[in-house]
Amino acid sequence: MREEATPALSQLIAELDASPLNAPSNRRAFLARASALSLAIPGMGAALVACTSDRSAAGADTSKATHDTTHVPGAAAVSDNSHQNSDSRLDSAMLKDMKHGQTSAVGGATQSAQSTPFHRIAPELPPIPAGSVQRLHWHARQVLVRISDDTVVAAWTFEGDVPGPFVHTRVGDTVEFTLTNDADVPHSMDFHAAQIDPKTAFRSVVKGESVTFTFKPKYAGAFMFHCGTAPVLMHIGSGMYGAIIVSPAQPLPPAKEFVLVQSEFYLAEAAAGVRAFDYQKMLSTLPDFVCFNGRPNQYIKDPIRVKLGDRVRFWLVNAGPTHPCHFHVVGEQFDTVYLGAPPGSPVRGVQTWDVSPGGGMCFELQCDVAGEFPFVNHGFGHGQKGTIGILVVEK
Ligand SMILES: [Cu+2]
Repeated sequence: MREEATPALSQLIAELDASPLNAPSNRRAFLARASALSLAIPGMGAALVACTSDRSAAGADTSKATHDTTHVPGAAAVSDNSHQNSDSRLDSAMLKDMKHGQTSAVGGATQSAQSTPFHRIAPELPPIPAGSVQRLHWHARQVLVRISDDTVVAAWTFEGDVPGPFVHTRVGDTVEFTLTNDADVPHSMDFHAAQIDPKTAFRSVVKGESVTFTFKPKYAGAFMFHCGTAPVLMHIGSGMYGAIIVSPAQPLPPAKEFVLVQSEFYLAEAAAGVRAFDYQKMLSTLPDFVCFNGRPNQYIKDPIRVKLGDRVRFWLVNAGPTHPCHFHVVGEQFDTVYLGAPPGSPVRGVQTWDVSPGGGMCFELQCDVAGEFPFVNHGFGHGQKGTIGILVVEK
């Protein structure tokens, strides 16, 4: 993409469609086969130990691994032959389980993949619900998610989508949160907006169990939430993340507010039309896609639209799991980036600012020029993998 020119949408789409994002490699094909056959290959099983809850005897039975997931169309649980991680609670738990499973899931019925529709993730910041207490009861679920026209992933999710629902609250309000685990694998919830004992609140729960905790956000900002069950790389990498936006008690200036969650996808080859998440690829840190809001380039094909004169506020969370987001709007400048909790520590006249994995920031710009403005991860090796969108400023 040539940055100095405002790109025609059709040209950009054609360029991206022609990119070799999906080109298979021999290694990937091998990994996919190895994943499917992991339990049948002597010596491979130990390397592919996964984080199922308690089926420790499943080691030699690949058909069981498949049949166990018939209640989740198309999405199979990872197999397991020795260890379970229900004791894992914290981000630091990733230090425990270095020999971990290969994939989030393996492919299921083609019909399920074909019948999984694409939907765009609406980027608009939802309003804060009425009242000072927000009660959320979410479920951890294994589902198929179509992230592009030709890619369906077998995801671990909060509430059945990647990313999970956007949460909007304000400083001093109360969030009462419950997570019920409907999945075969232990899961948990870690809100970066909370100050709370993680050993208790962020503990993992097995299928059929729930965990409840309450917190009052102390600082405004864009905060990540994610599953913190070990290895956290696998759980974030398989889709369990999202954004909680905490507005300050005193409202910020009126603006069109949008939420962007950057994340990476590390995928195995398709099996029956479904691509599992690939833990070894996550460790390699070479993603297949890098996205805003869980869909590569979704805001190129269906841009974000505002009016000339609007103020735009991006609440950007970088879910990672590994790479930074070098956020930039082509042809524009941020008049304000908040280094601290908004409205604190504003920096003026910013072209690009990095958001770390596990971090979030608030970016503002004044739309006083009409046109089509690409918003990008300016680390273009990752931008080109799907973190490009268009902000259309209409006259
Ligand atoms: Cu999880």
